[in-house]
Amino acid sequence: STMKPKQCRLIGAPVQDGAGRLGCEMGPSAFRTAGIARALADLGHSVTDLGNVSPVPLRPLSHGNAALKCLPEVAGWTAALAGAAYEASAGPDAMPIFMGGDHSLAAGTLTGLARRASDMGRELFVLWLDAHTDFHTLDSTESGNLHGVPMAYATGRPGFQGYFPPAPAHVDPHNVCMMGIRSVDPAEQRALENSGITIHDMRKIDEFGIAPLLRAFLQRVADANGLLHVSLDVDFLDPGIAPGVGTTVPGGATFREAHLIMEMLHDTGLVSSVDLVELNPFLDDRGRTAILMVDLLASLMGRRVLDYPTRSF
Ligand code: Z70
Ligand code: MN
Ligand code: MN
Ligand code: MN
Repeated sequence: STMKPKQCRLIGAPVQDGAGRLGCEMGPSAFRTAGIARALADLGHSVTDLGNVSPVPLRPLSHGNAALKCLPEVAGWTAALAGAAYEASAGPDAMPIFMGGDHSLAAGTLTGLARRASDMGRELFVLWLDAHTDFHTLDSTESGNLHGVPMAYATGRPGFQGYFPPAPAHVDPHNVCMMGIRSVDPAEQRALENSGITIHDMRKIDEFGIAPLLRAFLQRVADANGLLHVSLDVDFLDPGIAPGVGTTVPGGATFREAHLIMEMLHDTGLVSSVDLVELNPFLDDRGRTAILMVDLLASLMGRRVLDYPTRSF
């Protein structure tokens, strides 16, 4: 790899209460079994496994939306993960890697990382790779599955006060780019329209291709000297290559598109933290989804086909 060696900090976040079904709790174990630490060490990075985060104790919460599931639990995880993300992102070469766990964990990681960026006088940018936008508020979600809300919480949409912990900092929606989107609920669509978030849905990716869309966003991050967080939901990938997820949506990213994104991200050197979310090992096929996610992370961290000098993005 041509990347400067990073201090990779592996943090397990075995939260499953935000997904509609059980199994994401096993995600951190599956990433470890798939060899995540070894893959990073083989690329020349220093690797520390910080173990799993524990949620802060529950406090009873009741909300007018009767559909909400496990609100106290997810609030407890959010508080714990915001703190863990803030601490694990300290230092110039820090590269925290959050092993989920369902996508509700991003409520904590995004806001903790936003606080870190603010301390450093830098802006946090987010590349959100997902079939879904996860932009529901506590009031608008109909499924009640709280993995559908982290982007709304992190960008400061109203209605979380008194239920989720006060966010240590928010993410500017203008600094968010979503790719792979192909399942959006009507309430999310209305809220996204004037949000400032850049959305490259699958239609746009098919029409223009991954590379130019990603390149334009990365240029903005580089121009702002920003920090870049990558939140990778398994369901970004096509279910044919990544069956180990509770919410399969047809028409996902191909093996080649996903690897290209990771290789372009590597070449920029801009990425400072990663979420790997929604892996459900109970639904996987002999570990292939866990292994693919580790391979994608390895590409992001410098694994390449041919060791040419770094290409420009
Ligand atoms: C839907 C909901 C979702 C992830 C599924 C789906 C949300 N919009 N998020 N998988 N990661 O139930 O709110
Ligand atoms: Mn998601
Ligand atoms: Mn998703
Ligand atoms: Mn702005």
